[in-house]
Amino acid sequence: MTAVKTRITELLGIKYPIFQGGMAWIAEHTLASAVSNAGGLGIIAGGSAPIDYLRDQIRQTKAAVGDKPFGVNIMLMSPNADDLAKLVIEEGVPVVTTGAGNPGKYMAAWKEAGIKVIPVIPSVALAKRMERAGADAVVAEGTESGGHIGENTTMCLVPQVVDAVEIPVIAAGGIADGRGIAASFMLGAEGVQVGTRFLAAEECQIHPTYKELVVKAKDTDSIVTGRSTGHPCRNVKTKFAKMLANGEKDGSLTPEKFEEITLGSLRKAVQDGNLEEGSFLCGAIAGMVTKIEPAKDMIEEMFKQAEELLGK
Ligand code: TUI
Repeated sequence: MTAVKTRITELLGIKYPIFQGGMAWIAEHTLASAVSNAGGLGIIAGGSAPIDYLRDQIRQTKAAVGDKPFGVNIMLMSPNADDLAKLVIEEGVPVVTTGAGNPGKYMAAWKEAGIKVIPVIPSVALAKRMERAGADAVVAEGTESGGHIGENTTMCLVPQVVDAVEIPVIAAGGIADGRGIAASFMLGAEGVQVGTRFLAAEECQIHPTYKELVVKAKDTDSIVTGRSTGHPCRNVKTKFAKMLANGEKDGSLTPEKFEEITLGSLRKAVQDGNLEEGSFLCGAIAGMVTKIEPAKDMIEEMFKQAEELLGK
């Protein structure tokens, strides 16, 4: 079967137009290399990890994928963003995605180094700005996504971004099967980014408790916390997440106290499976993720279904 060809498969030289989200603390070399080796674009999360750790992650991924492309996500709110922006150039990383901010100040150096730059954006205005700054494509991320989110939904955001820019658009937020991929293509996207489904990949090294929460989640089991701080994040609706959201709503939890309680909570979820103090980020589509399996099987199944629906 020939896979769907788009400007994204051509730009990056990949078989399937699918990115694995660069999820902070989660997306390390085993997951990224499994996705790239399966014909998608695996992405290592920069998060707020130390530079030496990330250099090692990049080298391990390179060794595992050979000449296949992979990416690094730079979370722009991270204190290490400047150093990581240099590291991706030094290490010859082929693709950079960015999140949680405007990567404008790094664009010229990345383009000069031949890096394909694909910012994640939550609005038309930012998509246009990124196009003007020289982005090769954008990921239009709807509020259905896990983690740090904007306000607009994937269904509304993607076609508006497609209309506003000439560069290719990758849809993200709420996509976990071939129907989501086919729907994204109908909205004008030329690729998809998937995060939550890959949490259940065999190669994803999160704590077993985290995987179990995602696999057992129902349609209504995600909740947004952090609205009071200006950094809303979608999580699995654990007791801890409900306590945070309720405290924000009734005013008993100040933004300062919120920041204090959630400091380190991503690490506590991913590494320790700590249900009392961990933030288990996940998208609103978690209810549809029910099986732990290799990333390759996920990708092949999703595209088989998408291609059948799209009638090629
Ligand atoms: O970045 C994400 N998702 C994330 S980052 C993350 S780690 C984190 N840790 C602590 C606090 C917050 C996050 C977990 N999940 N997705 C991409 C994304 N980017 N979503 C929204 C945005 C965004 C928001 C504002 C991109 C640009 C932007 O620009 C504002 C500006 O500077 O103009």
